[in-house]
Amino acid sequence: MTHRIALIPGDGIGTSVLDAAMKVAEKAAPGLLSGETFPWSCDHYLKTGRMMPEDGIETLRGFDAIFLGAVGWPAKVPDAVSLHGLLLPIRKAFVQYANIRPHRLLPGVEGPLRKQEFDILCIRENTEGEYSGAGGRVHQGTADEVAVETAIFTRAGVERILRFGFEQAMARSKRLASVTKSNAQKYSMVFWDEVTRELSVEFPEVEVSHYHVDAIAARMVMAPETLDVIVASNLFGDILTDLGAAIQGGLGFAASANIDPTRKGPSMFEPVHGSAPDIAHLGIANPIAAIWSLVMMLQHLGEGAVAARIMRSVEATTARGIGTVPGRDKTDDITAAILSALED
Ligand code: GGG
Repeated sequence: MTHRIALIPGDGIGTSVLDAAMKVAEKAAPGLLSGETFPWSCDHYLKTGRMMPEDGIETLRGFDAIFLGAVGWPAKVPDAVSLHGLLLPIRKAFVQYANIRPHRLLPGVEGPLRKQEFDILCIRENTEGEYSGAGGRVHQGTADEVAVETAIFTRAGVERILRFGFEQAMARSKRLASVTKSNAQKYSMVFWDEVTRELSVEFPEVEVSHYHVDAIAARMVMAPETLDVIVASNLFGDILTDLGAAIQGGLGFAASANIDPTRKGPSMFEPVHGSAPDIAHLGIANPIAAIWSLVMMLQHLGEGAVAARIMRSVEATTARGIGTVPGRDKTDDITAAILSALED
């Protein structure tokens, strides 16, 4: 069976890492994925005034999955315009409310914690919270200017992401870290804590720890081995997963899946990293984050055996020291090594 994939390379290094991942997919299972590329990006915005066409969401609806490279090129288009014009509307339109981001050291990667072993699964709420886009500005450009940004937490939204977190914890070590800042944010985060406690009754086997975001950030550095599944709001999850990427050796290793667990529409897979305009033409972007995201996409599509084979090839490559140091190896060389490992 062929799976139809919407490819959105986006900006900067998005193109090269997506190309690399699709080469790996084709080698591992010829014809399994059929990709159609959409040139939606900051350049598209400069040409048309939109990051994607008006019917972009309808176009994507017919695909089995979306594979995205990176979004943003601040010298061309303000970041808030590019993010709210492409990535965030896709997540919201297809109710991809669970953003799953694994953090562990690949073989051969040292990381700043010097080989401290850990295996963290971060679940980030992906459709509301601090990134709801609700707010406004008045008296712009004057001394009386006011900017308001409202974080929206709905019971439905909080409950479903926490339930997803509990389910993931059940499938792993039965430990869940729920992240808030409920000492300072006395409405939304206290609400999050309450819903966590309510749901924990349904999952008596799961040991729940409540962390403030600052405390868990410190723990991720000092004692990451004590953490397993982490569930956090959109903003906190966004920040903690860059920290997770850092402790796993860099953003070049950080993969992500934006999932609609109900499978009503396509889910989206993307490396955590951005478009990195500063290195976009140097050919040194690490494709591993995109290839790991491909692995997550194949797992989601029910192609677990192909996914596992690709992941083994990635691990065999990093075990040989290839692609393990940020900026040292060429994208093409890392990709060639993974392609060759697929033959073993
Ligand atoms: N690879 C995805 C990408 O371009 N991410 C850039 C970014 O800033 N994303 C913000 C977010 O994930 O909410």
